[in-house]
Order: sequence, then structure tokens, then C-alpha cells
Amino acid sequence: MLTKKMEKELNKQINAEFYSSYLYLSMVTYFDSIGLPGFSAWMKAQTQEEIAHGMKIFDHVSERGGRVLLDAIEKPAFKWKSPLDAFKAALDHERLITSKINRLVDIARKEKDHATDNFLQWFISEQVEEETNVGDINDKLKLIGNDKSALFMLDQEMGKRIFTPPADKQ
Ligand code: OFO
Repeated sequence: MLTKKMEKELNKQINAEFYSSYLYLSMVTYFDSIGLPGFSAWMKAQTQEEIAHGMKIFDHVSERGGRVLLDAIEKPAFKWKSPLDAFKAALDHERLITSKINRLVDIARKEKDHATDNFLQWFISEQVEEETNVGDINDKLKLIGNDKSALFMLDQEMGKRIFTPPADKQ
């Protein structure tokens, strides 16, 4: 059984994950609008991943006897100055999400909720992966600078990303 405090904080994280999905969906349309279909496809996969994160927490709250309360999702930004600017925003966002997950673990420990602590360890590892993936693309975009043909090649590489549901991940 979840404590009221844990239930409330997990509900906030469900909202944060759905907001992540919304933010990246907004980036899908941004990349489409500047003619980068590979970046757009990458962000679409990211959008699906965020929904899966939200649903994973949703299921945990239900399984542990809590009640999911859906809240309004904040309006995301819709334009960025460049692909690098968008990926910088994505990296900042992932760092924020990591801090939220870390805080949730602290709360689970304070509440002596070992099941939720254990459940959240998957998200701790996932956030390392999220920050690494987004950070690597940031680095590539910085190297590319104004080189249009290198950007075209990166776009093709990004377009190969396929969404893998969390249940299929190790
Ligand atoms: Fe859910 O990891 Fe990104 O935000």
C-alpha cells in the first residue's frame, strides 16, 4: 500500500513523464517544419518512450493500491533556434527528470516504501541512458556546426531509431 505522500509524488511524476512526451512531440513538428525527417522520427520514438514511462508508473500506483489522478499537462515550447538549441533543451529536460526521480527515491526511503524504492531503480538506470543518448546527439550537433551535408547524414542516422517498449529492455 502506498502512503498518501508517495501516491501524490508518483502522480506528479506521471504528469512529468506525459509532459516529456508532449514536449518531444512538439519537437517532432519542429523538426518536420525544418525538413529533418530523421530527427523527427527520433523524437517520435522518444515521445512513445515517455508515454511508456508514464504508464509504467501508472501501473505501479494501481498495483500498489493507490489512485491515479490525472492533472493538466503544461503547454510545451513549440519553436527552437536550431536543432542544437532543441537538443540542448531536451538535455536540460532530461537532467530535470533525473533530479525528480532521485527525489522520488529519497521520498520512498523516507516513507520506508521498499517496493517503490526497488521499482524506481529501473528509472535511475533509464535516466543514465536518456542523458547519455541526448548528450551524444548534442555533442554531434556541436561538431557539425553549420555543415549542412554532415547534418543531412546525421538526420539519416537518426531516422533509423526504432522505439523499444520498456518491457523489452534489459
Ligand atoms: Fe522519462 O525519461 Fe525522458 O523525460
